Amino acid sequence: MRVLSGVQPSGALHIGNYLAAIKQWIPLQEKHECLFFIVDLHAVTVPYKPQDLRQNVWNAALDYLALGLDPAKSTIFIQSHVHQHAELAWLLETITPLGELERMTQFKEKSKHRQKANVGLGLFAYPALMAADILLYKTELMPVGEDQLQHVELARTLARKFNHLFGRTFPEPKSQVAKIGARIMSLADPTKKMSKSLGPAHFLAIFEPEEDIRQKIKSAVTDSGKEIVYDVKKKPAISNLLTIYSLCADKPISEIEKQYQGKGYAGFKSDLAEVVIETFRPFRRKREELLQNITEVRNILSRGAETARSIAEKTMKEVKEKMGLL
Ligand code: AQP
Repeated sequence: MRVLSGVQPSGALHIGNYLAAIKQWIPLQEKHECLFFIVDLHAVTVPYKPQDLRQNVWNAALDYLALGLDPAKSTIFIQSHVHQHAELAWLLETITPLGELERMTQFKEKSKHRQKANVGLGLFAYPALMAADILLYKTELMPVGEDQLQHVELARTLARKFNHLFGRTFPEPKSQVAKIGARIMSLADPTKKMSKSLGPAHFLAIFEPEEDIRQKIKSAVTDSGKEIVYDVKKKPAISNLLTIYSLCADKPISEIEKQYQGKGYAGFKSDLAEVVIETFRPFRRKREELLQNITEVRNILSRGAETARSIAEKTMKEVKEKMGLL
């Protein structure tokens, strides 16, 4: 089975990206043909600084490798190094209904506080580019967080439509979502999804300094009352922290609730910080080693792009023929 997934280099990768997405990718490498990419063409759909983007792409590559993506098992590459993503996106846009794009939650969220003049066509067409990413490799499975399900659904719709119009070409990709932690919430506002772009108080970057992790968890908002119980409606903040604790410590939430029965938020938060730090400590060491060997990282990305291009070329040849392009 062919698997594809990626993260936008729109900031530092956070624990939501890891717990919901990257953590799922690691075991898939053992059994399937996997492609994992750094989604830089998507990251330019909102205002950004080129020097930050460059740095974020390198950081994402280091994070991927430090967290366990193995170039001997998976194809790891940068999206913009395979020009066919943009080419297929254009062709798919010609069959993408406007209405489908207009109802996308991510577009509504990201455009709602901006004036129309400051919202680019790229942000609107983002889901068509994502459909192209997926279909270019005839992907069968896409492990993602809950927020991306709507976009994978569009890729399925476009695969069906393309197949209907031009003849069977694409499989309909399925999504895989983690049972717990598919939507990690912001530390500063548990009604919002943890996002790179919300600002540093909202997310916990995987590799931020340990002291900052302690500080951020200490300052994370909590709910009224004192009990440490999982109740998303009444206690969204504590439920989110319990989810993070459970996933990092690999312990059921019910066990953690028992452990902290009658205890206050302060102790729970300080333990949570240590659990998170401990979870990522081995990856941190690996990342420091990789930093000393940037040439090897560059070579991995270059080999990855070559492999990805060879698959992409075949798909594009077939797509163009079927669409009547000479
Ligand atoms: N809070 C989250 N909880 C669970 N999963 C999440 N993902 C993102 N945020 C959460 C999943 O991580 C993968 C990579 O996401 P992305 O970077 O491609 O795009 P995003 O969903 O828009 O992520 P961010 O952090 O919110 O980025 P910005 O702020 O730039 O938009 C995906 O599988 C996603 O579901």
